[in-house]
Amino acid sequence: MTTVAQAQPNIALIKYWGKRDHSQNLPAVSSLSVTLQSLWTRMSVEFRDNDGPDTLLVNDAQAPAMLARVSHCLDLVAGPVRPRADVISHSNFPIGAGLASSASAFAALVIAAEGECGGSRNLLDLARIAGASSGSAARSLYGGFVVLTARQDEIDVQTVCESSEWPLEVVVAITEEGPKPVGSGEAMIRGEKTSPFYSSWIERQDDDLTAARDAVLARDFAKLGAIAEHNCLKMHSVMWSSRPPIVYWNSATLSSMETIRALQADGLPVFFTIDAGPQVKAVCLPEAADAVTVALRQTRGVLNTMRSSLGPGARKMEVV
Ligand code: 2P0
Repeated sequence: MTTVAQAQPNIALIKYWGKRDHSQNLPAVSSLSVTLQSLWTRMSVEFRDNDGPDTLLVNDAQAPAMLARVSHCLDLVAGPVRPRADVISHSNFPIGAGLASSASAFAALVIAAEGECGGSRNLLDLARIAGASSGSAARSLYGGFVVLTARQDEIDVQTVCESSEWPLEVVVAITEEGPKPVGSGEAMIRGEKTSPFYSSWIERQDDDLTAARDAVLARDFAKLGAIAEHNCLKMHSVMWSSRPPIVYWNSATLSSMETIRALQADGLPVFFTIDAGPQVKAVCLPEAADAVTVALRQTRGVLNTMRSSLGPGARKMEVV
């Protein structure tokens, strides 16, 4: 039997950066994200009878560097005394490049593994397991606008507004297609240990989250954009002020931000956010999405754009 699940990446508007507990991968801060529609990871899991190691294919290639994390996640779902698994992952967007591919991968993995072992956990328990493997993956279990609340020893996750209730669009400007130089887990640890801005980042996060959630509930685009851009630049300030510094941006990242500033000056409803990579995500109202796409495509250094509306959480697809 093989179980297949699909999940979409999510884009944080109020960012997760820093961990409260490394052994359990508990985030130090709460976050708010939007789950996408048209970018996806499909993950198939098959538990087999014979011995031998777990196997992992990512986009048709062996992925030894990811295998230990995948095996650990399978242990969390099915217990350490489980059958070995053959896992196959396909994504329709660049992976490891600041497009939240680990979020969609681990969200899809927990759903597929839970189906394959016949479990009946609820969504929040599965989100907690996904989050133990990749903090942002917990949010991809849910659709629309998602709040992840970081408590002392666990997380809570919930949808605060469905995608149909506020159908924003996201246009991603791809400025580089290779993998990032420093993984986000390692980069977070460096920020916690060395950035002089880390403590104020943590202190102010709840205020940013409250402002963003209120903006979502009020469908106040300008307010959401202002707090999201501020929160994004604060996170990157922690990265830049780490020692050694972590700078994920390139010149096309900055050019894309300038493009978005120019569109805002023309009155278009659009704002930017940037994650642990050089890509720029432009979040906009649907009527602005065509103009945003054209402007970003014409921006120097932008290789490509991808466009998505907001979508549902991870779900099981088929058992064959
Ligand atoms: C986020 N990022 O909120 C932030 C913004 C990147 C920048 O969550 O160490 O791969 O596996 O828990 O989930 C990327 O970090 O980190 C991330 P781990 P993850 O989306």
